[in-house]
Amino acid sequence: MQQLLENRPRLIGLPVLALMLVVWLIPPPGATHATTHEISLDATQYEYAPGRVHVNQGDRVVITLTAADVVHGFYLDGYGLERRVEPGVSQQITFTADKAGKFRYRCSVSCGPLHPFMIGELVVESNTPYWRATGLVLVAVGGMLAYLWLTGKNKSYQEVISGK
Ligand SMILES: [Cu+2]
Repeated sequence: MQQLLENRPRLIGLPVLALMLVVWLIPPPGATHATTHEISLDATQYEYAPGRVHVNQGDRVVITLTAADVVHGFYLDGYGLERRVEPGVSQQITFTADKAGKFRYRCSVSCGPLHPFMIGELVVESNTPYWRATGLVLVAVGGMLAYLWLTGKNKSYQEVISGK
């Protein structure tokens, strides 16, 4: 029992150290390397150019939407953004890509017979290197805690058995 009490500073100290490591690895809000993507999106019957846009999660996205032929629209799934664009008058859409995944953008103005097929895709890549690093730390902490718990348990068992 006495040995277990002597081990207590070590048992508490290591998880605290591990937690400090986790806190150190997590960047404070606003310190992420978010960039601004300026994208020119041209809408024509019946497609968007580009048809696919890649950004990283947390990035600021500025879309300059233009229509070359007739009135088109832009509706972004998941983000609920909608804009109408008339030929010759560009529209600017600014948002933060805070949700990771694939989101379709589609024309929201009936622009002709093939209007329903006027679809593009926004790909928001999740910040996987960061999450992978966090996951590794969590696994390491979990392993450390399991090890400490097992060794602590064994020692107390030995103490109980030997009667020390
Ligand atoms: Cu359309």
